[in-house]
Amino acid sequence: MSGLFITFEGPEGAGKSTNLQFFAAALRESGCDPLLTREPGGTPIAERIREVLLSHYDEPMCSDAELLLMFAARAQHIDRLIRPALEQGQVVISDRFTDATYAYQGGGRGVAVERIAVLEDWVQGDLRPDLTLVFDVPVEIGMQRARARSELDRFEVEQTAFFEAVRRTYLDRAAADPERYRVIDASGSLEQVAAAMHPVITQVLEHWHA
Ligand code: T5A
Repeated sequence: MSGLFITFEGPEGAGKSTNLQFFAAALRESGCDPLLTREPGGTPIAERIREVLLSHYDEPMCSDAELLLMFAARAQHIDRLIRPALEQGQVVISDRFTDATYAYQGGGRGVAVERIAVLEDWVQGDLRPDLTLVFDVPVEIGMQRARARSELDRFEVEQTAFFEAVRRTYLDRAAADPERYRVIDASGSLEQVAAAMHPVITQVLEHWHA
């Protein structure tokens, strides 16, 4: 594959979606037009699965069902959108991908990492992000932002310990592979976060123009 696959990750309210738009606008100004997508979702069928995943139910969703639905949506997303775009040489930026599964289903729900890894290999083959930005923010700040923005979905109503585990998993994964991950301090103002992204934008543009 000749394109570039970039993912944006982080706990709730870290500002991924907001900063993804800024990042994409900066790329466009330099002539690079990225494909923007998100998980769970990104295609009509995967978006239907997203609705199932984020809705509230009287019946609790078991962690295996949640995990498999995440990967079902991902399989569709990769097959229909991500792989074809990368094969055409596009820059693809996804708002969340499999790091979120390790963080939420692994760290948050306690699903064994090995089980997630098996599904990752099965569904993705050798597809992994080339670059992952982890927007890091203390749980309380992120949740304040999420609460102020809209009604909370099925994940956002979890307790603080769940989100602390999510955050810790992201930071541990980033520390284990500094080549792929860039941790962005997302606790400051939007201007400060944009400034922190600047070197990464430069790096992506250098790669793209090469
Ligand atoms: N999930 C997903 C899994 O459990 N496993 C998986 O494998 C995958 C792929 C998706 C949910 O699914 C879970 C994780 C999620 O819980 P979602 O709606 O896509 O649901 O949730 P999020 O991706 O978490 O989206 P959020 O909107 O909650 O977070 P963002 O995108 O990080 O934050 P954003 O940009 O929308 O900002 C939130 C608010 O904060 C403000 C923004 O203006 C906005 O109002 N804000 C700031 N305010 C001040 N200063 C800053 N620096 C700010 N940055 C943002």
